[in-house]
Amino acid sequence: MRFLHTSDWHLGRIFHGIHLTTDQAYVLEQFIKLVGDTKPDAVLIAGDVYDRSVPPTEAVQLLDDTLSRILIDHRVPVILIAGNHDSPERLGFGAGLLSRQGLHLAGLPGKNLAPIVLYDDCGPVYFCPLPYADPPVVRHRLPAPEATGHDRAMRYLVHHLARQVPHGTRAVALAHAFVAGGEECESERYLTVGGSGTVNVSCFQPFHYTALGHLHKPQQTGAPHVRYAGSLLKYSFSEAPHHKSVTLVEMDHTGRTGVETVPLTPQRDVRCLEGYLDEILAGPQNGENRHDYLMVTLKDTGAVYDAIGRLREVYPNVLHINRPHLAAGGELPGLSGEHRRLSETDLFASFFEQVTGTALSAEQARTFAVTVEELYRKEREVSA
Ligand SMILES: [Mn+2]
Repeated sequence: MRFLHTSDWHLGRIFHGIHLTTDQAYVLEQFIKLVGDTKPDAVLIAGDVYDRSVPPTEAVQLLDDTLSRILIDHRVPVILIAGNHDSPERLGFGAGLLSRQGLHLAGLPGKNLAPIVLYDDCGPVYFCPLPYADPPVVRHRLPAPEATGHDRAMRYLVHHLARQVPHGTRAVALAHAFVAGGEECESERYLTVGGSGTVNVSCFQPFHYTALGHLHKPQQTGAPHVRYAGSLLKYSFSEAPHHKSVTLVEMDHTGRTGVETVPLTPQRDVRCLEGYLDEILAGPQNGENRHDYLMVTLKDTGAVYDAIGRLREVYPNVLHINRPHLAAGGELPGLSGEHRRLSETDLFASFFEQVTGTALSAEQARTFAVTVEELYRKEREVSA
C-alpha cells in the first residue's frame, strides 16, 4: 500500500495582507503531478484544509478543482479530516454521497465514525479518521463523559475506531492534534486557552502509521511512523528555515512503513533579510527571487526615510520591517527642536509601517508633524 500524506493547506490564508491563493494553487499543481507520478492507493489530508470556518470563494474553488482532479483524472481516493481551523459541519457536507465517489470526509465525530477500508494485493488496510474536535464536543456527541481534556478525548476516539479493526489487520490513523514534544511555530492556532491541549504519542499505539496534522513543520514524533506532514507553504516568518514537503509512505504486508519526503517548491519563498538599508537596496544576490515574501531587519540606527517604499522598488513583496536598532525616544544631545520633530515623525512612520505594512505618505507625515507641533505649542502655553 502506498499513500501520500499531507495536511494544513490553509486555503484562503491571508499573509500580511496578501491573499495566498495563487501561491497555494502553484504548489497544489505540483502535488497533483506527484499524485500522477507516484500513483498512490490513497491521498490523506490531515486537517486544516481551509484557513477559516467560512473560507473565501476562491479557496472553495481551489479545493474543488484540486480534489476533482485527484479523484476524477487520477482515480485516487482521498481521505480528509477536519482540523481546528475548518468548520466540521461545512466540511462534512455531502460526506455520505461523496464517499461513494472515493472522497471520504470526516467533519464532526459521532457514533457512526468508522474506518475506511482500502485494499492492495496483500489485503485490507483500515484508515481511521480522527477529526479535530474540542473535548466537550466528543463528550456530547459520542457520548463520552470521561473525555475531559484532549488526551482522553483522543484516546476515546481511537478506542472507538480501533475496536472496529479486525485483529492483526493493518491500520492507519489520520489525526489533527498537538502531540506532546512536537515543535511549534507561529502560524498554528492554540487548541486550548490554558491547559495543555496536547495528546501523548502513546494514543496512536494501535496504528501502523499515524498521519498527523496541526504542526506546520514536517517532523516525526518519537517514531518515524507517527508523523506530521507539515503545511503546504510557510505561513509565518518563523517558518523561513523550514523545508515544506509531502510525505510518501510505502507500507508492506506486515504494516511496516518506509517514509520519503517529497519537497514542495513555492512560487515565492518566505525569507528574512538583515542588513543596512543601502546593502539591501543593492538587490538580489546569487539568483535569489526578488518576488519572495520578505521580512527585513534594518541595522540602521538613525532615521530612514520611506524605508518600505524604497525596499519595495527592489523587492516588491517586502511585507514587514523591523527596526531593532532604531534609537529610542528622548532627546539626543546637540539636536535642535527641528531635528527632534523630524525624529518623532520618523519614529511614527516606522511604527505605522510595522503595524499597517504600508509606508506613511508624505501627506500623512505632514499632518502628523503639524499635529505634534500644535501639541508642543499648547504645552508651552500651559506651562507659561
Ligand atoms: Mn494548521
